[in-house]
Amino acid sequence: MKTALITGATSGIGAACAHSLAAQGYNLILVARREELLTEIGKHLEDKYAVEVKRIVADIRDYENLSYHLETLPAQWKKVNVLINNAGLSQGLDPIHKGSITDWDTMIDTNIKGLLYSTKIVSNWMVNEKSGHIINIGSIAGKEVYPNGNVYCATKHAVDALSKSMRIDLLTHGIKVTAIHPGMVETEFSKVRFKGDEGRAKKVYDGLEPLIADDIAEAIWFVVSRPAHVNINDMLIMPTAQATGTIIDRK
Ligand code: NDP
Ligand code: 8X3
Repeated sequence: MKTALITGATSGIGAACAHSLAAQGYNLILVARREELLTEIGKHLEDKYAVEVKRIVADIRDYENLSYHLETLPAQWKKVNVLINNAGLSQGLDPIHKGSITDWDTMIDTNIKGLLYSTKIVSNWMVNEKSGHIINIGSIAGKEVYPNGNVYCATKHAVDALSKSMRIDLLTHGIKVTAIHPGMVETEFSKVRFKGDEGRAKKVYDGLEPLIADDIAEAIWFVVSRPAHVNINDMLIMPTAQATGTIIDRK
């Protein structure tokens, strides 16, 4: 049986990937901060798909804690076939001179440093096994910038750069690296960006049909299920009504 580790599995894209991989028979290691949701999702997947699920309540910004939880897993759980570096967020949408230092730190610590922490731990396991597949969730914001996106865009450009670097560094270890870059996906993302302001979050998706988390999970399953000699390096997935970060056909 194969194993996947997914960071940020309590909502949105991460939760959708947990469902799609469990449906394919993968045992799962799920990481996120909200314990209740993690417990609920894990139980649901175990009951529905007869897979095993390890829940790890951790903040990926805390390397010591994350490392403790992962390194103390039983040896069979360290044979991770697929790592989905998905946990991430945006905070605020302000011009650079008005940006909040706290928001910047949160985005940089989660989207860049957190992704590096989980990769450091799990890529070592994969190197020992001489195989594995790392999937990093970037963004259209990692391919271009948009007004007031400044630091969020910078973190996702970093994910793009790190994905290319990982592919080079891990090439001779039999490890695939894929970057998935979604456009607008209706998840908790905008609610988190606007700090719980549901009205402002809803407005982001007004007048267009955004992607849903399952659209991304389906693409990720396509990537994961390619034959051993095929790797999809990079995938940019947009709603049909979104041409760029900001050029959107709203009806
Ligand atoms: P959601 O807000 O729905 O999900 C984010 C997930 O990340 C949650 O499970 C959350 O869990 C987890 N998370 C956030 N911070 C931490 C942390 N410090 N430690 C552990 N887990 C954390 O958003 P999405 O599903 O949309 O986002 C997933 C990824 O997709 C992100 O990297 C985002 O940047 C990217 N993305 C999203 C797009 C969109 O339009 N929605 C478009 C392009 C990329 P918990 O709060 O329980 O810790
Ligand atoms: C999330 C989507 O619209 O902020 O990465 O670029 S967007």
